Amino acid sequence: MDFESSSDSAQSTELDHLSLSLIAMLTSADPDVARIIADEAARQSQTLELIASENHVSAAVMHTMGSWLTNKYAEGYPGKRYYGGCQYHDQIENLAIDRAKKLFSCQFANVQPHCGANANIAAFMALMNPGDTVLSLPIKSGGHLSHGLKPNFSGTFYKVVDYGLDPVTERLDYDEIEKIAIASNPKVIICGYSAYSRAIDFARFRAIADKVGAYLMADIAHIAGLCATGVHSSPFPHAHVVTTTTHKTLRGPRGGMILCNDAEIAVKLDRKVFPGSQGGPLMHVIASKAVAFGEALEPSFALYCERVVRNARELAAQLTNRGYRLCTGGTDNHLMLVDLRPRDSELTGADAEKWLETAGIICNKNGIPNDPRPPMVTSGLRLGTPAITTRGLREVHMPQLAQWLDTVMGSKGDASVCRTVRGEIRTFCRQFPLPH
Ligand code: DSN
Repeated sequence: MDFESSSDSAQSTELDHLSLSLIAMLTSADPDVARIIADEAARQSQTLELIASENHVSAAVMHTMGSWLTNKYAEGYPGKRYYGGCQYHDQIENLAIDRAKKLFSCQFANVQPHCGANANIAAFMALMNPGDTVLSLPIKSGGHLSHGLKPNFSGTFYKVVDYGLDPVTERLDYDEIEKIAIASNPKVIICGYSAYSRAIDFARFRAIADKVGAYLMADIAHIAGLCATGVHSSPFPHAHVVTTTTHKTLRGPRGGMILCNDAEIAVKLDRKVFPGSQGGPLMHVIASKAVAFGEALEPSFALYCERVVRNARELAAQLTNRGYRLCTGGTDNHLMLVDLRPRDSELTGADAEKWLETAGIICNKNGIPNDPRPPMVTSGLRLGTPAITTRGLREVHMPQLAQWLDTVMGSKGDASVCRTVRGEIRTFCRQFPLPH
């Protein structure tokens, strides 16, 4: 897909003042990188982002990552560093920790994990010994690779037992999970998913964990913003440990975080992040996390999260009206898993993803429960509303969005149809600039 290219595209993309200055500065310092960054800004500006795990950060969150804090080593924790010159790094990390605790109403936060998978590595190391059993939803049913996929650290060093979804409702079957927990005696039970569109009953999970003497670990990476604002119920006080990314519905910089309420577990978590699994923290990213948490504490962020869910519900209804089947029948959160087969039995997720990208809609193919097709093909699409809601799309825009999706998929990616839709989306996007 071609976009208005290089510096022209940056100028026409309504970027904030600092981004334009950055591109101007880079154009003389490193024109190759400047051109690619400007093109990516144009791509984001001229397309609609429906990848459920992505978002558009504020200019404040973005530019904090480009600050002087990137120059510093700060191994250790506030007040206990292995390097001199860390006074402001202590202040910034403490600020991020305090805001995280306030946001999630918990007592301990570690803001150093570089990503969600790193947060999960540290949590596994804190709660289990290698060879212990973890009970989780496999990736093919909507779980995450760091919850036990064989080639991942989790599947390599731990014994993984799966729970599944109810084959009819495609929802979590808590009675079945309890039976599997009793039979497998896990040390850790994981809840929290990458492609599950329904609310999670954290209290029920904790009751199961208590019954078998397991720790409950909630990976709320996808729904963190919704949990922080009460749009989804909180994992606290139920989960022993909560892991998350900071860049999905929470709308912060790319990164991870671990939360808990237990002082003994918190000490172990800190040790397993550093020195257990990471070296120097990314202090420029931690500063940006602090900015994002500050934004998330504002009342406007709760309204944003409500709108994310309202948009998802309306998009799901509009797609259902057009003959698509939504796994579980719909959504309670920011995402939906669309089974393409009832609309067209030959349509694959891979083809739909490719055609939609040509037309200016970005999303990802996704296996549906018991998908007969392989993971690189799939019978489904995962669609999410966090990024388009940030840009300002509301429920009233969902019929048009569903119509574009259906027009492109219904045409089987016809080049002329994709070109027409792409032009319409490009015009439409001008009303909804990236945050600036
Ligand atoms: N890769 C992320 C997602 O898209 O859901 C999870 O880490």
